[in-house]
Amino acid sequence: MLRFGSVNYLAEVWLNGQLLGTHEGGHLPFEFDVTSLVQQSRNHIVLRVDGRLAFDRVPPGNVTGDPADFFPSHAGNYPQAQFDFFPYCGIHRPVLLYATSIISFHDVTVQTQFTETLGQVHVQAESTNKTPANARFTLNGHGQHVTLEKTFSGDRVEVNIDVPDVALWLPVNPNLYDLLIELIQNGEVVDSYSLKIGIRTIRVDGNQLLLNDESVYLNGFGRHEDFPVVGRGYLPALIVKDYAMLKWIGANSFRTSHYPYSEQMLDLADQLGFLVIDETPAVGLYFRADGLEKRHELCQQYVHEMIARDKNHPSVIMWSIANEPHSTTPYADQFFNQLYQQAKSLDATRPVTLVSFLGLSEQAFEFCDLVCLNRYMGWYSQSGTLDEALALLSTELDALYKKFRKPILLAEFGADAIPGHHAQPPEMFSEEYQAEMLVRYIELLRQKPYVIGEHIWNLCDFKTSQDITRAGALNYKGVFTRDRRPKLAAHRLRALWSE
Ligand code: GCB
Repeated sequence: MLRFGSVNYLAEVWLNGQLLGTHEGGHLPFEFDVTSLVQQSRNHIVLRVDGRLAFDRVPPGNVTGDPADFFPSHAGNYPQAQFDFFPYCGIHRPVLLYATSIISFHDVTVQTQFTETLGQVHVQAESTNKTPANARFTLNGHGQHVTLEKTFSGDRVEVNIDVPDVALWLPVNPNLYDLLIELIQNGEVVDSYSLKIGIRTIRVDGNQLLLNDESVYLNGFGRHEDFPVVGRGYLPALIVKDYAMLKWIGANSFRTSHYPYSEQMLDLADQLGFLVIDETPAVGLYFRADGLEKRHELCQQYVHEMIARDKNHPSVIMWSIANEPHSTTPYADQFFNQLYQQAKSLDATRPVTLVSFLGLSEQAFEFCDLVCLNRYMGWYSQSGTLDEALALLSTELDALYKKFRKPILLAEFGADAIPGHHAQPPEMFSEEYQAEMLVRYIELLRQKPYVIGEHIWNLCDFKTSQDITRAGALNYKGVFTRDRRPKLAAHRLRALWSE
């Protein structure tokens, strides 16, 4: 098998002169069976990557036409992305050549729950097996060792494993167990698969988000996979550094804005106890009729690929099917309702959301499990006037709760701060203004019983397209600089979040 972790945007792959296939969309893996083409001595792999921005791609770019269809601030940028981060093109994550036995597992789904001190783990494994075989499931950890063996024929086997004295997974104590699944034929282990699992539940109840039946408050960030020189390329040291900063500042969560992050990022979230909102690459969608069907198919593909890849991570507590679609047209309601239903049918154990800037007119808030809102009052509107901004935000949040009766996460809020630029009294673009805005937003959010979290935009400054609102083609809303140095706001947040 030849597996690509992420190629942005359109990949076409050949092996020894034969086309293996194509894959559209970055940030999600794809693979090809190369058994019949691979040669013993010398192989030649060719990958062609097409990173052009086009109106019918997801995320879209080079959209022309009715300016009401899209965000006017992205009309004059270059490259003309319909989103606010640099459209890096190429191979972003590891490429792997691997082999399995002919009879092997190709998918495993783990779902967990608990009753008092008894953990319950449901495991479903899919294999290429067709004949009677045995599957052995072994769970190890926290003083427990449980083994179950089951005979099955066909390609699917399921078991329920009871775990006494369960050590639940939660941020302050991210307890993991080792699960080993073995496929046995004629007394011989022909394939085995191991993974770390966490036992926990997550659900929305009334105006609260419940982790293991207890109300949880999310404090953290939107982020980007972005760093000088390597762009969006996988950089293990950067992942470790970002988690060190997240721990230092006292965050417990983040959203994979605006695309699924690397698998290694999620493995560490499981180990370190971070709560992750996993988001598809469907950012900046607009709803002109042409190309709509293709964009819908791509969004469905992304939901499918993201859930297939990430469903077994205890750290993933929610799926986000899109960020800031320009969805005031009649097409949008059905478009997202279908994606919501799809996500629910693939995984009934996690809340599903959509992150919107539309507020009261967002139709998707009617059916999503919670309201995720982006707001920049005091920045793009009410510029420089925080009193006015906060009064408006307060009124809007109350109105949103009154209308939808669902918990609200403020999924983005923030201000650009040029590192080293200071002003007293605080003015826009100064470190003081950013710090004051974030602290005052947080003080307000904490007065609202239905608000279940605060996610600041952004953890770090990041590269984007050239634009008159983006000095040096950077978005300066990071509370850390692009090379990961704290601004004033980082210290203020640390003081707040460590209380
Ligand atoms: C948003 C977008 C985010 C942008 C941010 C900004 O609403 O979701 O991608 O970077 O605003 O800074 O304008």
